[in-house]
Amino acid sequence: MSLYHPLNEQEAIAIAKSLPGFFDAHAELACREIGDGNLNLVFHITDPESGTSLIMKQALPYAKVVGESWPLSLDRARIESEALRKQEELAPGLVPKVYHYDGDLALTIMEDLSDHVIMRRGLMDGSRYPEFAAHISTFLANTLFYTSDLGLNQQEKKRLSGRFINPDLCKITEDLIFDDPYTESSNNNYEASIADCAAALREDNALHLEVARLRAKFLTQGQALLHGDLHTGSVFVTPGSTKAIDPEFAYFGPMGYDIGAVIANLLLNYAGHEHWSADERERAAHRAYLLDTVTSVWTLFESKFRALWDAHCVDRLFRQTRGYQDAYMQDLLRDTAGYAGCKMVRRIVGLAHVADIDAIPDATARERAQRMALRIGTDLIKNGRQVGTIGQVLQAVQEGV
Ligand code: SR1
Ligand code: MG
Repeated sequence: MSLYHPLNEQEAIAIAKSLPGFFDAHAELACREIGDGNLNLVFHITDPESGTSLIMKQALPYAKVVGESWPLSLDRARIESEALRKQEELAPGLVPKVYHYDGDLALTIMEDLSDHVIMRRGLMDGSRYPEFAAHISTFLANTLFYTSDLGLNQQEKKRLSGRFINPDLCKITEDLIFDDPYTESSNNNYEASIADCAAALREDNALHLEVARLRAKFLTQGQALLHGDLHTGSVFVTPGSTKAIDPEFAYFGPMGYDIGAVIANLLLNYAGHEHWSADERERAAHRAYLLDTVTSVWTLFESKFRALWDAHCVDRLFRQTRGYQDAYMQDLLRDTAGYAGCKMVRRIVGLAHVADIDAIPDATARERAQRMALRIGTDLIKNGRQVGTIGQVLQAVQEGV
């Protein structure tokens, strides 16, 4: 008989109390369900007396954002907890610590990061995170290199990839990112004011050709263990700390998908700053900060990844063949640009949007931001395979503005 059922707050407290070494047996714990994402329950449990706290995340057997008509495997909770543990091993301090995983309840108990803010919210408020590019580039370089055939024994990699077969969550991405925006789909969700843009996305065969290439790589290229959903809502920050959360979409896929996700979400905020900074100078300064951050994310990632390759590549041919590393990095930048474009487009016309754009109260400013994001996104998709430098990627942004 299955023990699984969605927990209520009292049950969450009882489980928290049973954790060895955490709370006093007589503590009066407070619990709040704070999940505001698309898929899960999230309980925040605190002991006001001692200040000790934790997060309890439980997968629901369906996509919360849609309802029970969209069933989802609970195995994603295991995948998330194993991904967090692997990421902590490879990029220490850059993910929340996992204290406990319960497979029967699809429950992960982890570090409370309430002293951090969700990066998307922080960026909407105009905050800057001077360490973010350094931290996220380390996270990306370490997790991607050491789970790829470059940094991991190739038989071990095959065994590890078996732990991250994630069909339900990959299907969400395959549909929502690499199909729906380019066809009439009941999943799509956009305002009437940009119906002309949505129609143009459906009719552009040159665009479809590039999306098809990116989709094919997403389906077939098990290059490294990805976070799989690395948008700015999956990153907790303070000025000096960065934590990547929520890797339930983790699977072995193309590296550029993770790097592209980070860049896309910085650029969605860029487009949203049609509104979030009222003052023109402030807006220009925030946008310059975002573009600098995009440049730093890539350049720091590239130098760290190349350094890992030079020092720790496990494959003789990859290590010794002159020109192979340069060719690999160029492909990776091109994939990054293309995936960044796909991730921007889906957030404007697809099912799940982002607050950077959707929360703009003024309809005219919101429409301007949506159109800008679509111009930048489609430009990145269509020209991604031509770029050779991060500067050329940013040129697509300037052209889309
Ligand atoms: C049905 S889930 C919609 C989106 O939320 C997640 O954060 C992923 O980005 C997914 O595509
Ligand atoms: Mg998530």
